[in-house]
Order: sequence, then structure tokens, then C-alpha cells
Amino acid sequence: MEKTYPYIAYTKESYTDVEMLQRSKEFFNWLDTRRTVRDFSDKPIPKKVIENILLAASTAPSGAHKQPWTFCVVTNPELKKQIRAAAEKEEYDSYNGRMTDEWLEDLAPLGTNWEKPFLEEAPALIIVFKRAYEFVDNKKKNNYYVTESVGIATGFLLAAIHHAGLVALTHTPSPMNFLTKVLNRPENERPFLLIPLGYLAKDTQVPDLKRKTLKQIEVFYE
Ligand code: IYR
Repeated sequence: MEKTYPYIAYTKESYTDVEMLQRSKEFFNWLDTRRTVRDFSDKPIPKKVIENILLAASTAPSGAHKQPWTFCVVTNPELKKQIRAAAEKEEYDSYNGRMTDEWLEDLAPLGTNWEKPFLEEAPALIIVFKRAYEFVDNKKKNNYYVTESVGIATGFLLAAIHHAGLVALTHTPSPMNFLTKVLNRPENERPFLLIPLGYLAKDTQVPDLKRKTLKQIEVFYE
């Protein structure tokens, strides 16, 4: 028996060309003010704000609408300390042997190293887990396009953080399995990204990066 969702009416406002031009430009200009930062104030973030950010992330499309994500939010200082220690251990090994010379050269302009003080300084860490599969009635149930789905949700998450007036870092300690252990996650969940977030610290500087131009990113087939 084929089952379908009940269907409901969906409407959405559309705009004139002039309005669309203005809205799309304004949205781009606003998104373009987002920068990845590594300097956070320790001011706590209201929990409801973080929850709204998670709800925004969870509006992302996903394969077969399986919503294959879990967001762990760590504000506990002891746990942040543990995560920092474990991440720095892995990062130390990465920066001192595991990363290729080419990789280290590519990172050199960003000035990153194995030390990760932001993992303790930021008031909150969001650890995004992808759910490789589900257990339903003791049976393994597939999820689909898990990486794509969780990647899109994380994009929404970063936009929601920006919209709330907060800043974030997409941190990729590698390997990340220590997070499964520290956070006591079930075996169907895999760590995907570690995102410290908070208020921007005073006097923060960011690298003067240039984004690719339209010419570099677009190919139209008309
Ligand atoms: N995971 C390391 C290294 C690193 C890798 C990339 I690709 C970056 O854009 C930045 C850092 C770290 O977090 O330092």
C-alpha cells in the first residue's frame, strides 16, 4: 500500500522584477557581512536564541525528509575544557605530521595552528552530528543524502547565527570521533562540524579575504 502525506495548500508572496532585484541585492549584501571569526566574548547567549537558531537550521530540506541531524549544544565549562583538550591533541598531531605540506601552505595565510582557545572562550559550542541511519522499532532504517542534507542545514545554521547578530567558526578538528565519546552519542550519529558561537570579541580583526567574483563562479547556458 502506497502511503502519501496529506497535501495542504501552500502560497508564497512573489515580487516585481524591481523588488526582486532590490531584495536579492540586499540579501547578498547582508550575507556578505558574515565573517568567520576566532575571537569570542565570553558573554552567554540566551538559550531561547540558540534554540531558535537550531529550529532555523532544521528547516533545511533533507533526503526523503528524514532530517538526519542532531545538534549538541555545549555551554558547560568543564565539558568545553574536555573538548578543547581532545581537539588540541588531534590538531597537534595534524599540524605536526598528518597534514600535507601543501595543506599547511594553504593555511599559512590564515595563521591557524593546533591551539584552540576559542573552544573554551566561546560561550557555546554547537556540535552538528549527522545521523547515518535510524533505529525504529529495533530495526535499522536508512537515511538518504545525509552529508548533503546536514551540509545544507549547517548553512542555514550559520545564516541564522549571523541573523541573530552573533558570530561563529566552522571548526573541523580531525579526526572528530572524540566528540562521539565526550558527548556520549549513539553509534548511528557521526560528528560533522564543531561550531563555536558567541558575541564578537572587542577589537577583533579578520583576514582581508576577497570572495570570488561572479565571473569566476558563474557559467550560464542560455
Ligand atoms: N582543522 C584544522 C585545520 C584547518 C583546516 C582548514 I581546510 C581550514 O580552513 C582551517 C583550519 C583547524 O581547525 O585548525
